[in-house]
Amino acid sequence: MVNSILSLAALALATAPSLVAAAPTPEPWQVSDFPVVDAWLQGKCPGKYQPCTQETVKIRKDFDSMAPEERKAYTDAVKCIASKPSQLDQTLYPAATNRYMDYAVTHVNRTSQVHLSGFFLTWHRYYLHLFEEDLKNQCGYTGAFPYWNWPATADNLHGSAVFDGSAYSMSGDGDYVDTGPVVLAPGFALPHGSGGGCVNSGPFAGWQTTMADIPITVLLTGSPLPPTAYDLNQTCLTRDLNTFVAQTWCNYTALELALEANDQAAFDAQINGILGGSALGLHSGAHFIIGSPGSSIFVSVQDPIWWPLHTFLDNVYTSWQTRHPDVANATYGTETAVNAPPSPNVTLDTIEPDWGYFSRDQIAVGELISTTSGPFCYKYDVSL
Ligand SMILES: [Cu+2]
Repeated sequence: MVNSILSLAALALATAPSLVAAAPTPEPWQVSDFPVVDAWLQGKCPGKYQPCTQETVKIRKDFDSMAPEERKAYTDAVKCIASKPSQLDQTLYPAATNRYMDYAVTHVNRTSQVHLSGFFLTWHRYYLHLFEEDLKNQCGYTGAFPYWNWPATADNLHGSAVFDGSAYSMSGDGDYVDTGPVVLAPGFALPHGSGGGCVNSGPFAGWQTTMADIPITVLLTGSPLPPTAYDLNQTCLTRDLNTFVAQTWCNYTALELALEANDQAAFDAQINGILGGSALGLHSGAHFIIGSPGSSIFVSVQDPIWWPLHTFLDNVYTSWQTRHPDVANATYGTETAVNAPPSPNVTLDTIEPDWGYFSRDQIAVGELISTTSGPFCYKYDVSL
């Protein structure tokens, strides 16, 4: 029956060549996603970007849902990036020991502009994209760019595919070292997690980090980086998985509160928490699930879990945009972290700080608003 319908269709096509000619130019996704973003892009930079279509769109996946060999292909590619030489000036950046650490150094260099500022979500979205492109161009990786689903793993960090420590994980916890509570502010301390020492399991066993932490006060006071920021401080990658943090700040209720935020200011507060308060936000919480150096706003990129952590944040952002299409292109914040020193509000026209040598293109914030227009062409397997 199906065959005969197909043959009839083939016959119809064969006898109506004009229909064949009119056939499928795929509909660009962006037309249906955020028309307001597309209209802005058309006015700002007509023809700059290829349309994103159903044929070209890439799907980012939950790490947990990927087959073991798919997960290993991803971690192999990350290790491949770390096997490539640094392209940075070694006299200025001794900590840049390889191409992976170039990403970490670049992030430190931009930290005071692209966190707790109006650039945060879009700058990181493009930074993720650059790394994903690098995995492909440098290391031939064509699989999905995975995310770590925080609430789905909160009750079982050590048993999750992400952290179970197997060859198909993102490596597990650090060895147990009791370093006491994690003091974040006077009167606000987190209980110590279940690790604290070197990561000795999974693909990143033996992974070396090269930068010491930088106090967050540098960011909050608008101070320059300490002159020692890029000194070489080679040590093992450490983790301190923290179930208390995961269950308290990265649960489904916290996620839903963020997704239901009515505007960018409220969304920002749910993501980052209230600084100086006694609670973490969803995103800051995720960093403190991992422990140092993953908990550092400056040097966290050194832990490879940083990328799946941030693709999930990007999924939260994307899902929030989808739930609130009328304000999907809103911006919130200034050009400096916590507006120190004071700076103008970021708008759609504001040019993003660059991404070091990975991209020195002049890109406006408005070009990075939709994952299916501008330079992007991806979606998430699940909208939250
Ligand atoms: Cu960051």
